[in-house]
Amino acid sequence: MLAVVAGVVLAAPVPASAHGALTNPVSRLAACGAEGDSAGMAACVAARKASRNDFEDWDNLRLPNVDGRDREVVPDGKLCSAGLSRYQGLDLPREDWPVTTLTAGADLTFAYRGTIPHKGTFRLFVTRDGYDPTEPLAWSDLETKPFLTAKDPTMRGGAYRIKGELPSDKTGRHLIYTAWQNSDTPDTYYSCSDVIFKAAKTTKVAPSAGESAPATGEVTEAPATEAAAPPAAADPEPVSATSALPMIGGGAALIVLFGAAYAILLHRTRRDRRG
Ligand SMILES: [Cu+2]
Repeated sequence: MLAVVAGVVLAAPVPASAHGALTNPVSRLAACGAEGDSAGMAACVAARKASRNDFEDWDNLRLPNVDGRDREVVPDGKLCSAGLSRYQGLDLPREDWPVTTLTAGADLTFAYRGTIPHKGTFRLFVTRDGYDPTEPLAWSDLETKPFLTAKDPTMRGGAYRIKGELPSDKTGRHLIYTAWQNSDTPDTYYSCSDVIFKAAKTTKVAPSAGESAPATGEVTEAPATEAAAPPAAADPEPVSATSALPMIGGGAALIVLFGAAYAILLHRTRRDRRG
């Protein structure tokens, strides 16, 4: 009996047990999956129904042995499912997919949630001008070269963080297609993320914008609001407010002390929260 079980296990190509999906900007599968924020949206309901799948396995959209031949192996019109019938609802051409608004040309820390870590290379493609979400997605709809490539990025807070620059020449509705080709398994994972590029404001977005991008599938505006706080709190030494204080004896010293203690505390809390 034991031998039979062992034989079966050996005969099957040993699959990696789990995996991941792009969560910032959120992918269709991460948004519509069991742990996604948008599972109740009409597009997600339709996608699960068409796939006959509750997307409990939102982190498992992968093909073995593609080896970089994505365009040969994944059929046109089925890019978002990678041709897998249990995900075919992700290919539905519709314009009401959960969508993330991004600033063209801005720096962004992409997040790819990894439920079990793997080694590998991420390649992120963007759609060409004139992309229409109501048409089936074909390879010819994507720019030939990835706008971002990352090998073995750092995992932090349960997600790979990939710092990059968004394409600067895109406006309006687009799709970001991510392929994660593992080097420690035979698998390549695929994700479709629906985005809207808005034009950059007059000045360039600060480089640290997006640093505190959410780890889970959260549909967000361009993450500029949260980015202002962490750098100041991270370094308790040169608290700029104290240098502006006139030296008025013991009282000022106390204020400086409390300020430094508070900054350190704040730093700790943030780190804990990030895990
Ligand atoms: Cu895996």
